[in-house]
Amino acid sequence: MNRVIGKSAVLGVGLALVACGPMDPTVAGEPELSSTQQGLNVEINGSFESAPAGVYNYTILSNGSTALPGWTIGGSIKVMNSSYKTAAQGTKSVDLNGNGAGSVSQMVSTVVGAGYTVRFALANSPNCATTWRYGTVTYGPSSASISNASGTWAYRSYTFNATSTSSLIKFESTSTGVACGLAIDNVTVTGP
Ligand SMILES: [Ca+2]
Repeated sequence: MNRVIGKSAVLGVGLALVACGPMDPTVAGEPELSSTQQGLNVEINGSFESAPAGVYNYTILSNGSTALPGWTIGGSIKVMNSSYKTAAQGTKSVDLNGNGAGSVSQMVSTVVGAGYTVRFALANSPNCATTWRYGTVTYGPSSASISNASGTWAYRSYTFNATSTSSLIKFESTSTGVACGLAIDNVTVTGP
């Protein structure tokens, strides 16, 4: 698994790294790259950079919105611009609480029995930067509670072995009744 985590920065944020120049030929020659490139495709818009332009500090999106490509939205979330909350990567991130608790999720293509790593940056939204906020992360067949009380981005990683050809990746706020929650950014899902 450590091997996979080490590669995630290269494989998971392909959108950002496309502009980095020619691929290292020594890396391209590795026979396993073809299988890891499949991992690249399973993750869509993990940094939330493809989002409504928004002229304000943030845009609230609600259940059923299709404004955040790749992601299914539940409840209410915010897409935050860097003018409001400096993103961990790029210029946008997500607050899992919009007007209230919300969620973002997507199904990713996986190979049954193969190992995957979900990695993301976690912080709190500015208005509750040092208040405890809670949520659940679902990664394939597993889920875990997450909590945080800091406005500083820090990365967390979870690994799973896929049990299906399609695996759920979901981040959900469990802090209800508040309009400020956990912030996430730079989600990567990398394969074997
Ligand atoms: Ca971002």
